[in-house]
Amino acid sequence: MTETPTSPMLSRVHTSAPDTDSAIDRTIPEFPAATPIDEDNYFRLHKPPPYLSQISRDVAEFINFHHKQNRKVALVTSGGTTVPLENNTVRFIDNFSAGTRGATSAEYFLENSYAVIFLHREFSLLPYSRHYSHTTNCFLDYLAESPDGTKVEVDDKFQKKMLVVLKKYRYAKDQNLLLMVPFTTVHQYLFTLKLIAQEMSVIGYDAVFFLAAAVSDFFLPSSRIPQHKIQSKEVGGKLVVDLEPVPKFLRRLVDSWAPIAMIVSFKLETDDSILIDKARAALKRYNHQLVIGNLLQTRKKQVVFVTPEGERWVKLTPPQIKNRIDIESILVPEIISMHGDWIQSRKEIGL
Ligand code: 9Z3
Repeated sequence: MTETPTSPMLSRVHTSAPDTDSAIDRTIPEFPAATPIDEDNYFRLHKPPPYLSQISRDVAEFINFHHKQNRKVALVTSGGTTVPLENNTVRFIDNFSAGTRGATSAEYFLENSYAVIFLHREFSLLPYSRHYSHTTNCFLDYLAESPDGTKVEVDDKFQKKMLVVLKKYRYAKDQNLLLMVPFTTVHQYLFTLKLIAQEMSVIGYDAVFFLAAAVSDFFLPSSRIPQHKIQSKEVGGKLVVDLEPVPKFLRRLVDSWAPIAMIVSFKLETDDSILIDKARAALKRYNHQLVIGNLLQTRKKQVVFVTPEGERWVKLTPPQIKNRIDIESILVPEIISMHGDWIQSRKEIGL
């Protein structure tokens, strides 16, 4: 009998199958509008995902392991959250994010001696395997038949690059540096983020939050999600979707779940005339350390760092674009340097 390899790099939980036990529960009160004080209602009025205790154990073990070795830990969030319209989910609202920013950034944190908790949309891009993913190419294109036609080999053209990626991947895996934690829905994302943030409080300012996931702004409260596929005759042939605003979780993260960690959030816009104002407003509203603004259209080539001191663009040069340099290879080391300053400043005030 062949044994299935077990790998700590693969998560033991799966998030794409909905929890069908929670049919419409009319006893759950309607979720109130998301004022700052009411944000915690979300966690009170919604049922946590059933697998959360498994994640809690994995995260606690991972953090303790790295805490003992004085290693800094980055929580990298990645990919888009979904908003299911049915419990047995046939339809859901999604967004464009492929998880490139998160998967790529995780690699650069690992390269700079951080351990990484990778909170990602299940089946979106992953660190290392992203280079050979179904979303970018067909992995079979990297393979060739051996000269005698009996084996599969990596095509000569790709040997050099694949060996580099393989070595980094193996190192991260062997040293237990990367913990994969999946989500699919915005609900799973919020519960898991809160849990991980609280577990990470053990390491205080040695934690950095890098929030690159594209999180839905609107959702359907569980009190209004039907159990089964919506039938067109039930809705008079017209589906009108009435969504509630997602609570502004970032405020809770900064104020209460991870008050001494360094927090970096991303602001996504499509209209360049409002990007910096919106990023600045987010920084003011949540009072954290850095907002990175990016436009959907140019996000792979340029981003803007917005801090209380001012704003600064990071742009790839034409040769860098030609040589396919990842913008994350520039922005992650900058964040790491800011994290060093952040730790110093916390120590100086005795935290
Ligand atoms: C981002 O802005 C990310 O950089 C992208 C990366 C999602 C654009 P890809 O995954 O794209 O590489 O294809 N993430 C944050 C988006 C977001 O939802 N931000 C919230 C907001 O804009 C604040 S947390 O209000």
